Amino acid sequence: MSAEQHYPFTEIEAKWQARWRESRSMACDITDATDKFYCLMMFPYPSGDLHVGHGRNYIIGDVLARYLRMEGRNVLAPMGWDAFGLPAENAAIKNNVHPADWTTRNIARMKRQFSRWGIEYDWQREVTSCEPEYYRWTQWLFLQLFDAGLAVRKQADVNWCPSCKTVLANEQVVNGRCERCDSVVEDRSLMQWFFRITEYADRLLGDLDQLDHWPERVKTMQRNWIGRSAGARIDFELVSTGEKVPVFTTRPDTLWGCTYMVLAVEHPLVESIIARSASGGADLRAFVSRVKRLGREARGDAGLEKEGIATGEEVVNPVNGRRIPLWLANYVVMDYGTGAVMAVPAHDQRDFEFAKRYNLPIEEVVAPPPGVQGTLPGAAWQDAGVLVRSGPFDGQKSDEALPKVIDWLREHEAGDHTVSFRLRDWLISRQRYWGAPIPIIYCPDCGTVPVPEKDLPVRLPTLVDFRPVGDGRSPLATSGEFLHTSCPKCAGPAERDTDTMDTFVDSSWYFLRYVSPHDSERPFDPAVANRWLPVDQYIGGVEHAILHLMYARFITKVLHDRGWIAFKEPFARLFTQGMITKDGAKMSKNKGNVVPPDVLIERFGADTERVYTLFIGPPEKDAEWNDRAVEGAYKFLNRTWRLVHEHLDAVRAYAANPAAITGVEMGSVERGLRRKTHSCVQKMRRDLAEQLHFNTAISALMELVNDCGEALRAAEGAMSPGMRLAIGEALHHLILMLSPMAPHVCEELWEKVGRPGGILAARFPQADLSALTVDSVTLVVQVNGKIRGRLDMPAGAAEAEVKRQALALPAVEQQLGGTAPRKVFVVPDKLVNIVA
Ligand code: ANZ
Ligand code: ZN
Repeated sequence: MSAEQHYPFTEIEAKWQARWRESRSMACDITDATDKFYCLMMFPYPSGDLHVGHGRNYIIGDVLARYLRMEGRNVLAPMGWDAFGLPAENAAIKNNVHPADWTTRNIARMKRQFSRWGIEYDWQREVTSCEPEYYRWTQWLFLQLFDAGLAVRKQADVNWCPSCKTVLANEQVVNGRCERCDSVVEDRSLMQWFFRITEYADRLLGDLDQLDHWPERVKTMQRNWIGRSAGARIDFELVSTGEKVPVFTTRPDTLWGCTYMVLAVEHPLVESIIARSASGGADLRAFVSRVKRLGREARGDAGLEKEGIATGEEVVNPVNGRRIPLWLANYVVMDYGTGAVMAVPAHDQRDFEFAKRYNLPIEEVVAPPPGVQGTLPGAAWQDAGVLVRSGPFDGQKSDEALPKVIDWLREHEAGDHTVSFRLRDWLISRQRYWGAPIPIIYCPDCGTVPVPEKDLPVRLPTLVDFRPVGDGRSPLATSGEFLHTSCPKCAGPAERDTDTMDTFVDSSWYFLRYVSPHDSERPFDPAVANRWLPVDQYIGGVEHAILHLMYARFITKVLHDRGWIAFKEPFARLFTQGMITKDGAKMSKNKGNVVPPDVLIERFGADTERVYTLFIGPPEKDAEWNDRAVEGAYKFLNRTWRLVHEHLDAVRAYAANPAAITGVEMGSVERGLRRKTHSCVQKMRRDLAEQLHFNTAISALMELVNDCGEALRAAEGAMSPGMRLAIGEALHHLILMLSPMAPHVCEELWEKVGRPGGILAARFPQADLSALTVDSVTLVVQVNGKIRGRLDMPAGAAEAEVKRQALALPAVEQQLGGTAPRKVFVVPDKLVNIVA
């Protein structure tokens, strides 16, 4: 490219970034919710450097916000920082700086990066979750849950990472290892705070059906995570003591095939069974501690090698009084159902494998349809069939008998319908420094006392040494000043809870804070929140499809129930963007495949990066970054720049009086260009507003630039008044339509066109439907050079279609007499010549 072909993006971008900042271009008037649009990006963790993969996320949001502004919507586009959490603490320990300083520095860096990308937010509404101004209200939220009985403290076996020296949530354990450091996770028992999200399991599941604008895949992930199973509780009886041992089963129809029972090693009966054990219980005890080390994740895995041990005791099956042996096994977990399983080896694969290994009886009670092999030597028959050896239910279809078996159990007071959920209560205590302190005080006399609201925030002390203590306590326990306090009830000496909250608590409500970010009286203004929420469009990574979204939905429902807000779901529309990969993998420092935006922006400008990022593929799909392909976007912007400059007068003339275009005389080339301009407008609106298909939107704009070039060539340099206006209009609309994607260059061009007030104040073009009507043309049809007929066709009709219709003319058919023509020539929109 020659020098004159480069547009001066460096100057242009610096100029407009400064203007947007000064004019607070994305400031939102929150007092007016008419035509409101709350466009929310998931607030990031301030990790410091942003690469082009992160860029995609924010660029998508920025394009949408800019586009909607041009549609006249009152757009709320805020940004903030999910600033508490482990990584800040770990990085701070590594680099020997305080997490607060590390975080502040990174926030400044990231804000600079946003600005260099031309991404604008309403920065007056910035929220930072590690600031007392914010976490004061996170603590308030805790008190709300406490007051509602939804925050409870219990002794709990937790996942303990020996290397991070902290408790991990179940979901932070991957294959029995710590998600962050890969150490093998151990079990520990600590007093922990839980939020009782399981109370909301049914509503969290049911309300998913109302979320019509969420990706189906995300809803499926949420459904699976909640994991609702309808089935039965069936009470067996322990022979030795007469105690009830309830099981949870989804297949009560197989009850007659139950040949033994299995308990989880954590089951409450296990201790007494060991105590009664004739052999002294050493073998049982050894088995229990070995299985406990396996971790919940591994035990739920289908591929797990099934292992167990007989307890020597028996239980009684309530339907037939039959005594069956009681075992402990590694494949039963305590925190699902009742922690006890009625084993039906003929019809459950896990039980089948177990029974084979330990020579337990396998008794078929569900016969498969005739001709189908039932329980095979290697596998259980798990489908429906006809019940056999099942007492009063013999001969019935198993699926039809299932509810009747439960009714029978109810009548005999041996069981009932029940539902189990996979969802667990939300463990929110963290033994870490960098988080919001839990606002609870323990008094020797009054017990557990919540910190009064007026005493919030409970400030995080500035500790010199904030490393984990390693004995299970949080580093906050080392600060005497923090730890020792007085009881809010009796004023006697008391101690604070020294744990901090899971950072998912911080992010479970931040979207509410944006509407009143600096309110010092309350977390948010309910009246404003009710007008602005639910969020109209939420954009973020699919990695948050389960936890963050589930917690945010839960907290929204809790605040709804407590009368704070009128809505029950926080996010009306959800968009999850795909990842940008490099060399086939997610960008990460470890892999050395990170593409930083700086070099790119220096060489080609931010607009080029934006356009390329949007053009790379459907935004919901992963896409591979290609450094070379970036140049294509750059060339497109240069071409646009040149074209507008060459026809600046025409654009100005059109802009001065757009209505004039309908009065001027136009030939088919001009009309053709107008048609293309307006069908491009239609396509843009569809792609942007309805589907967020930025990639096809950009290719439509590229096509329009080509169309302008073609029209100019067809006019052979003659600038009729009609052509002048048609080109003027095309380029005028092009600048507007391209501006959400390439805002700097378009602002500059818009200024050159002489329009006042900046491009965000301009309106996105409307399609002129009358320009979309297709001209029709009459083609002459000849056979061997003689005119044999005429065809009325839309202008620009495809050659194949023209040929087909020409050959179908009766006069032509007659001339050809049933033989195929030797050749057919088509002169577009004019002539068809058939050589017979
Ligand atoms: C008897 C039975 C017979 C079962 C049969 C299945 C097939 P979902 O669908 O996931 O809810 N189960 C119950 N509690 C368990 C626990 N704590 N740990 C491991 N397994 C447990 O699975 C429900 C089934 O999982 C239950 O139904 C039970 O086995 C087992 F032909 O009971 B079933
Ligand atoms: Zn007290």
